Amino acid sequence: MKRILTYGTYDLLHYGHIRLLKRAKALGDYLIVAISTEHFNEIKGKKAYHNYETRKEMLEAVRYVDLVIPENDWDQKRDDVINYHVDTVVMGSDWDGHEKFENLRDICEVVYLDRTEGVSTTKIKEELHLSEDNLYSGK
Ligand code: C2G
Repeated sequence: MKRILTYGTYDLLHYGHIRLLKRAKALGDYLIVAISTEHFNEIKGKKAYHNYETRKEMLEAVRYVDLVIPENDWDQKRDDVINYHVDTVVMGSDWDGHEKFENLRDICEVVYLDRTEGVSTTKIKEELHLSEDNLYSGK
């Protein structure tokens, strides 16, 4: 049973997130997603539209996800890997080489997967705010 762990805010869940989760799950048998609490989002300087419980509920509905746990601070990753018996930590390529993940290489594999271009929570927020024209009309 190969256990995979990934981290993120996962706000306004979009296909970039889903494609990351799908590819992460394909690397093993069990996928744990640690999502940022409001407290940790503040530390990251991010403000999520949905609160932790809602983001957790949405991720738990994704077929690739087996367990959702809270991410409260930068420094829990080592404990997470040990406590959840993780084989591989997976992140999107925007995190490639980041010390918070590179520092885990002595206790697990670390894999960065290409980010999906053209979509981000920030882009969605900006475009939805601009005008109704950005909404998919279905025509
Ligand atoms: N992602 C992606 N493609 C996108 C957007 C996001 O592959 N178009 C990936 C990111 O690389 C990340 C995951 O989806 O691996 C979650 O993205 P965010 O919710 O933006 O997470 P982030 O703010 O990067 O938080 O401790 C690490 C942090 O909690 C990561």
